[in-house]
Amino acid sequence: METLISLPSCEYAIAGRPLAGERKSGDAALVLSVGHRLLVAVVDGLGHGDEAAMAAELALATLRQHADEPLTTLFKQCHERLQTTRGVAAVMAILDTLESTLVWAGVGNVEAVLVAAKPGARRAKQWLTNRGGVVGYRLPVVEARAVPILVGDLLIIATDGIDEGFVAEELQPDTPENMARSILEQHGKAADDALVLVLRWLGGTAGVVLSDPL
Ligand SMILES: [Mn+2]
Repeated sequence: METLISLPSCEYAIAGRPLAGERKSGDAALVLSVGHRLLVAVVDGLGHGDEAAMAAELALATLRQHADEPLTTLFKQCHERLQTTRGVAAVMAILDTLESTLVWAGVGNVEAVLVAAKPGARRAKQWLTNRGGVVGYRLPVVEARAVPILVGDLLIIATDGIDEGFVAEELQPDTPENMARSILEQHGKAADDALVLVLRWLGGTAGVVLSDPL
């Protein structure tokens, strides 16, 4: 399962696979362009198999419905909709293409890192600190933080089926497709669903609504 789509403002790819023996993955992701903002989300349905996949799909459907709302509202909407499911761990991010800011927040074991294209005075990598909890079961107070983002920067988000050691490694800049594939191949754990999303901001302002075909 891989996709590569160019939006006016970004290029991204998603690489993922279910746990061996499962038909469906409980990990899922989306990138939506709404007005001048990009909504990016990676969700990991608890456990694996059909029920995990159901929770993940419902989370993404909820995000599509509320794509223009603030980040903290998105977590609350998903939390309410997922009450009857196992729930998900999630990272959600809103990239404001006019303000050049990334607002991001996470609950549970999904890893997110912002990699600077040109570090200069900036830190080369910034990690998102997640709150413990489960969206749909126990939602913590979600703290959305804003960080500046510059053209060429990479946002990488991975579920806990990817060994978190991938962020410590020197990442060779490449196409999102190649980077996502190599992270999955080198750091995917055998015992879980795995998914990684790699998005490079190209600096444009989005003006259309597109959704990825996952
Ligand atoms: Mn997992």
